[in-house]
Amino acid sequence: MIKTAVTLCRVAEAAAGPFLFHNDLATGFVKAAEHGFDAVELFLPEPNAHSVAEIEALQAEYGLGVAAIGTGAGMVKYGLSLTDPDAGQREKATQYILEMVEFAGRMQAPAILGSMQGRWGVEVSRDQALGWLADALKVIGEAAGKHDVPFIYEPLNRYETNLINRVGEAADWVRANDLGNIVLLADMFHMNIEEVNVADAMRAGGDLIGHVHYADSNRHAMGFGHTDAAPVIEALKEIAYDATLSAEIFPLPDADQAAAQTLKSIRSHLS
Ligand code: LER
Ligand code: MN
Repeated sequence: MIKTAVTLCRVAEAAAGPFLFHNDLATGFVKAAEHGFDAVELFLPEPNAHSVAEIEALQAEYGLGVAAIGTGAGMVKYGLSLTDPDAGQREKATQYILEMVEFAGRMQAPAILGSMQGRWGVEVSRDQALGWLADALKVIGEAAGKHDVPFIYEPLNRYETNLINRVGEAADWVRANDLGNIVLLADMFHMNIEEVNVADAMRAGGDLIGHVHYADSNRHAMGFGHTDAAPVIEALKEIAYDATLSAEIFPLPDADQAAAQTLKSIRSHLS
């Protein structure tokens, strides 16, 4: 069954980012539960910023899952990327992600690779960057597998990476490189920029799609932009998608209205 989640950001450097709640953890859990979400997706400043016990206590109190945990703080706080020209920096990036995978795994949650994938450029060819990315995903996917969770790789739009921008292309690349235990994050904001047809791109991702960022064309709550969600949800049903629709969106016009609109949209398409 498809589940719902809301993003909760605790990273000061991303205070203006596309996350629905920016409150302290306890308040974020209260709000997610009050609105009726199934889970939270966490964006945390460090792998050890909170204890597993603290988060599990909040989960138990509010009846919420942890849908996923982002690793982007490694980029926004420390500038770490898996495709950095410097081998030492790549190693630090891998270690940072492995620590986040370990932390998330102890809660049976997958971690996400977004901005830490980096980009190619003057010092690094695209082939070289993709080679490093594939090598890192093999190691990290295996580490996640020890917790029986996948590792989530998110293709981003062209303004955030020049590696792989489309879901179908990412699926082909994951299969061609035999990246076991890697699933794709289909972020409908990035897809609105990059895909010819978002629903067809979901079909192209098929069973590799393991997480969805449910955002309208303008990264507002679904229904506050110009995306037609109906054919996209139909495509997700066709591919038997049964993970999470997570609202990685701006809290506009305010967080509560955006949260309520997200659930209204999901319920209108899924019931
Ligand atoms: C992360 O999920 C994402 O979508 C990126 O745009 C953040 O940089
Ligand atoms: Mn995203």
